[in-house]
Amino acid sequence: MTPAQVYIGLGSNLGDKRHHIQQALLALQAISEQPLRCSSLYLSQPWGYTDQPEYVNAVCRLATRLTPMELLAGLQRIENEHDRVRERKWGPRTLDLDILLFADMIIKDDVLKVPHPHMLQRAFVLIPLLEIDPDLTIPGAGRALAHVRSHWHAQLTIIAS
Ligand code: ROI
Repeated sequence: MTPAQVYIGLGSNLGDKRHHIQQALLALQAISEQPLRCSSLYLSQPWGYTDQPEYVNAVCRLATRLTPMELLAGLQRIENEHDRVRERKWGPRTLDLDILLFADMIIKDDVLKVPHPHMLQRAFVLIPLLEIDPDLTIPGAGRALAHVRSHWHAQLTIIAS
């Protein structure tokens, strides 16, 4: 079995945001069977409740033979190790790790939906995703994503690459 290519969205808007993201990338590298492919770090305005701090966001691609549920458990362990604080849904958090895409799978489980349900509406997901894989297609979404790039790009600032 070859490992599945999985795209993970990372976000932080509490504490030392860049540090949380960088530490999470190291932890993801440790569970990946191939070198991670990482986007730049982006500063983005909060989506959802707007009365919360700006986010640092990134996307990475890892390779794993874990099942989606096993990987989800691994991501939750990493979040917890980073003293995850999450006050409310769509509110501020120290570290958020989302499975965006898992190979070409479509998963509609109560605890895990893949592709991530809101990813097509979120510049902070799409722009870093396109940075690391410009030709990506999203299962179920039909067409390539390159057409959204110019539309979204103005909303984000690169802070580290
Ligand atoms: N907004 C931005 N900009 N970045 C995020 O990572 C993020 N994560 C979330 C919500 C609260 C929806 N808004 C976000 O979970």
